[in-house]
Amino acid sequence: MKRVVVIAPTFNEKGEIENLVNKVFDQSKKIPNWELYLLIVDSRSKDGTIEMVKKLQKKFSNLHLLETEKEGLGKAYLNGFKYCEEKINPYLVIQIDADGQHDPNKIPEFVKKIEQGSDFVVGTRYSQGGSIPKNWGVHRKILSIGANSVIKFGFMKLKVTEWTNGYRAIKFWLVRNAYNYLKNYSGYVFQVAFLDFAIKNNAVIGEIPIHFKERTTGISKINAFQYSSQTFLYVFKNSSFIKFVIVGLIGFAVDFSFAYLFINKLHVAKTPANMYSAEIAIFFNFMLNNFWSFKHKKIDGGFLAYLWKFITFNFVSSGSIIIQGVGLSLALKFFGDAPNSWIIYKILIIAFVIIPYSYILYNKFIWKKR
Ligand SMILES: Nc1nc2c(ncn2[C@@H]2O[C@H](COP(=O)(O)OP(=O)(O)OP(=O)(O)O)[C@@H](O)[C@H]2O)c(=O)[nH]1
Ligand SMILES: [Mg+2]
Repeated sequence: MKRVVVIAPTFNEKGEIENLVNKVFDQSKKIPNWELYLLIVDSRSKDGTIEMVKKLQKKFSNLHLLETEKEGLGKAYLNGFKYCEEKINPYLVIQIDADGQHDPNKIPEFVKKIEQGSDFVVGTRYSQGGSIPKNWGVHRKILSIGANSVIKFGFMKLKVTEWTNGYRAIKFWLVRNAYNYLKNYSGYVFQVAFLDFAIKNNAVIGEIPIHFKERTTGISKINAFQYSSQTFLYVFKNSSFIKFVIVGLIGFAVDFSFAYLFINKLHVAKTPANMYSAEIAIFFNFMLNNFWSFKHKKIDGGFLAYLWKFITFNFVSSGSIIIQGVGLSLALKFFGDAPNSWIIYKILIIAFVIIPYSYILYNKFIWKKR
């Protein structure tokens, strides 16, 4: 029988722990093809959580306890994964909060989704059928919805509706592969980093809607400032989309600088000078995108592979020039030619047409999913 370990990190969760343990083991009969374990990873709770778990261990032989230092949620999970590898050897792990906000009755649904072929299943609060507590204060709503939106648009993964919730099921092969990467993320941002890793490694991502309940006991451990700053930084450093936009801006600067150099310093005629500078910018963009923005999908193969992709890249870039020309003339015709209005039109065309056009085509034809 395949083994599934539910991992619940705890820091002072005495109020809910007994309930959690009972409810998790209640699920065992609903997933008869699986051998169910529960691992509590505690970071030196002082409220009696540990004593309660030890008491419950007498009743449940598959209840494990790992005591670790207080080094953040991500670190607690990593220690839990290592423990699973060494002591249990599971096929699947399920992450769950121990404060009663995640309903263990959902465990069979997670397992089913895995059985249907997903590698990484996220319990989502932000799709139909899911919810956040109605009585959450405005600041908490902004923090959660804001963080999820920044990540979703930052990574341009519009189909993924939830990045931060910690109720998840993950096949253990993915945990093994991700371990070294995740070592760098000891706080709550670990959850974002793990899903990002899974997507970049072509894991099949599934979602199931969940209701995130209000905490009724104990206190929140989340530090809003640390959490949001780490999340923004993570997205900024790891988003291909943001890097692609930055490369576009650099390309703009390269184009202008070389045009200036050729025309004003080297006295080349304006038309060929602009063609040379545009091609230099295209080459810069191609290289920067390959070795920076899309480095996890870097072009494979030798010179010929690069040459072919570079020719394709030139085609896509020529498409941008044509779109800009046609778009601008249409805008001038339909919305008028007020002084400097072309600047607004140009910015809008770049933001809403050129950026999506190039990003989609680059992903489809040049830096394809492996
Ligand atoms: N072992 C361990 N567990 C932690 C640590 N930080 C948080 N936890 C646990 O991780 C789970 C999620 O933490 P919460 O503070 O509830 O975070 P949250 O659910 O996003 O925030 P609230 O909605 O305010 O509760 C809870 O079971 C905590 O006890 C830690 O440093 N070590
Ligand atoms: Mg909580």
